Amino acid sequence: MRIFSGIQPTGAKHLGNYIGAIREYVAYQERGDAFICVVDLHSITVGHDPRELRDSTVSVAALLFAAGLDPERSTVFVQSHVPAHAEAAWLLGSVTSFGELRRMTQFKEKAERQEFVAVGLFTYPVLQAADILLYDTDVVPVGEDQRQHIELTRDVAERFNSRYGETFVVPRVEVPEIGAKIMDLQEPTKKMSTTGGTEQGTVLMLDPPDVLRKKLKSAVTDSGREVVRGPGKEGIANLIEVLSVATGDKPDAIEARYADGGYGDFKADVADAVVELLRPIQERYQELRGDPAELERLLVRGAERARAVSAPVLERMVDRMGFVRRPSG
Ligand code: ATP
Ligand code: LTN
Repeated sequence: MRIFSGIQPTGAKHLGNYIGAIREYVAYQERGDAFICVVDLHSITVGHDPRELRDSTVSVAALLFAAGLDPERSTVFVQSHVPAHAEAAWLLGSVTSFGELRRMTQFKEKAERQEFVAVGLFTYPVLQAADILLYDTDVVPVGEDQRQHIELTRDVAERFNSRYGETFVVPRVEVPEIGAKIMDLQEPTKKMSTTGGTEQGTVLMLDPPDVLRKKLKSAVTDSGREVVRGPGKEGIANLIEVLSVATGDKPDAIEARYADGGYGDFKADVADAVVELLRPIQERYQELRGDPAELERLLVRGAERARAVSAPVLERMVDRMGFVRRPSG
C-alpha cells in the first residue's frame, strides 16, 4: 500500500498538525510505503518571506524525522526538489474546472485574509492533486480540513482516466477517528491553526514545557464541571481528544475517570500528558538540527527516491495526452 501526504513549511507546526496528520504518517509506515512531502511550492501561494522559507523547510523535515518517520522505510522529501510536481500540475490544470476550484472552502477562507489573492492560491488544489497522483497513491492521511481537496483529486483522476485512458490510481482519504480536527484552545469552535487561530490557543510542537502547561491550563472551557463531550462543551471535548491521543486511553474511559471531579485536575493531567508526548520529539528535533549535513543527506536521498517513483507516472501522463515523445537525456 502506498501512502502520500503533504505538509506546509509555514508557521510553526502545532498539536493539531501532529495529532491529525504527522502521528498518522508515522503509524502508516508500519502498513505501507509512505511518501511525505514538505510542500514548499504550496507555501508560496500566500505572501511568504524568502529568508524564512529555507529554514522552515529544513525545520519541518527535521520535525518529521523527529516525530518518528524512519528514513530507511519512508521517503521524506521537498516538493520543489522534484520538478515533476509543477509539470504534472500544469497538465492537470486542463482537467480541472474553474467551477470546481471556486467551490473550495480553503481557498475562500484564505483568500478572505489576503490583500493580494494569487492565482496560485486558486490553483493550489491542482498542485495538490499532482502531488498525490504522481505516486500511484492508495491512501492520503490528512486532517478533516483537507477532505474536500482529496475528493477533488479523486474527481480529477477519474476524469483523466476516462478522457485519456487508465493512468492514475484513484486514492482514498483517511482521517483519524480521534483528533481529525483539533480545536483552538481559546476559541474551541475554530480549528487550531497558526494562520487563522489565536496565539494562546495554539499549542506548538516546539513550545517549551512551561509554555505548553500554561496554554493547556488556560484553555477555555464552559461554566460546568463535568468532564464529558456534548453540546456547548467543545472546549472539554477537545481536551478529551487530546488526552486520549496522548495517553492511548479511550474517550469513554477518560470521561468515566474524571466523572464530575471538576476541570482543574483534568486540565493539569492534559498538560502533563502533552508535555510527555512532545518531550522525545523535541529532544530528537534538537539533535537533528545540530547536524545539518545529515539532514541534507536525508533530503537528497528522499528526492532521489521520489523522482524515481514519479518519473514514470509523469511519462504516462505525457504519453496519454498525446505529446510528442521527448528526446531522451
Ligand atoms: P494551519 O491551519 O496551521 O495553517 P494547515 O492546515 O494550513 O495548517 P499544514 O501544516 O500543511 O497546513 O497541515 C498539515 C496537516 O495537518 C494536514 O493534513 C491538515 O489536515 C492537518 N491539520 C491542520 N490543522 C489541523 C487541526 N487543527 N486538527 C487536525 N489536523 C490538522
Ligand atoms: N493542502 C495541504 C498540504 C498538502 C497535501 C498534499 C496534503 C499539499 N499536498 C498532498 C495531502 C496530500 C494542507 O494545507 N495541509
